[in-house]
Amino acid sequence: MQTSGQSTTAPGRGALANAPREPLPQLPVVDPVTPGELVELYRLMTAVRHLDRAAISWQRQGIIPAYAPELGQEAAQVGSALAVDTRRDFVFPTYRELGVARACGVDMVEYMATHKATWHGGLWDPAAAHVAPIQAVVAGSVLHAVGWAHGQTLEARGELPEDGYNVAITYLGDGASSQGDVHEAMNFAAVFKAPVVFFVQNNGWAISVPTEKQVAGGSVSARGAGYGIPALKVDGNDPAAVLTATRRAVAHARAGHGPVLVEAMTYRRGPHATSDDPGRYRTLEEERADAGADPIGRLRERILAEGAADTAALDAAEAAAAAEAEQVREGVLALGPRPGAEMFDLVFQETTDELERQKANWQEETESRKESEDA
Ligand SMILES: Cc1ncc(C[n+]2csc(CCOP(=O)(O)OP(=O)(O)O)c2C)c(N)n1
Ligand SMILES: [Mg+2]
Repeated sequence: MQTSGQSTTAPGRGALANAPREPLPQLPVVDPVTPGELVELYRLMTAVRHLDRAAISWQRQGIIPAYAPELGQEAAQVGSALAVDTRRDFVFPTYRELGVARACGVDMVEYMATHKATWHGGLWDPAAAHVAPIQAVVAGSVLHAVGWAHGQTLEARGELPEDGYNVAITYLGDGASSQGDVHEAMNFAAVFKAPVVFFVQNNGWAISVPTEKQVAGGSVSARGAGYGIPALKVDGNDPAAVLTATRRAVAHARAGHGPVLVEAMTYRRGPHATSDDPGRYRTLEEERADAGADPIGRLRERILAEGAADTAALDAAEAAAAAEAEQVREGVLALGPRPGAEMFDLVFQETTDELERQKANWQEETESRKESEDA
């Protein structure tokens, strides 16, 4: 029996099963990293190393309650951050992006305010810095970044601006790549060609779980193909390679071709956070074998071999980094508490009766507590 006058043998949409897949677009080629940029990468990575190490000491000294170190990820963070232009692009970090924030010019005392529990997400102005607040929700800012990027195309009403789109870069870990939000974000970004770079730092671990036990398909970058997103897998311990890969990704998104996925293969050399003991799930031998050569040592050797700078200049960068960490320590020590009422005042643009009631309760309780403490 025939229905609607259609042939019973025509395959209809079934024919699509044999349709050739569209090839992934090629990414633009960018200029090689210059000797001056290598030295800038070194200067920033050294500053980050000193601050990162210092932050662990501050936690042990009781100055800050908690910190998530990024030891070993300096090349991935600084290299990728230098590829974006924070005058127009927007950076969406996780909780482990000290290096990204430092390279983007965020004030480090304001950054540390979140680790001192003074203020959620840091004290800097995200709208002015074009660096979103840090937060501890795994994959938490990936959808935000796609939303921001989609906003750029909506604002342009489908017409590519003369100087291209402003681009969002969102940071996520290998573990975060298993979150449902990331799949939604990638699919949406690809469908709507949102100018966003998904920058994955594959540091080998999601707390105590190795990447092999939580990422199917061999790698995070392999997933790009499923969404039609071009993907680059790069040595995340080589800052010049990271900078080049991220620049190519940003150029692609800027030109209106949609999202790119960059997977930087690196290693979390330290604990997950100051409360973690990696000795419970990996041995020192494994750490040494998987970490490879220190990214800063590798860069130093390259700079000296290529004559981009001499030992004295690199030593001066070290000294400046040590002085900076000391200065930030003083700033963190001086950070006082914020007025408590802010937690009610900044929830909504227009307050609600319920919030006002909670605020009044809170004020009454804190005042009566103060009175009884003073008595
Ligand atoms: C939504 C959510 N789920 C779980 C956690 C607990 N948690 C904190 S960090 C983390 C692992 C994240 O690993 P990865 O994405 O690889 O980032 P890394 O910590 O290695 O930088 C988990 C599961 C969380 N903070 N948020
Ligand atoms: Mg990880």
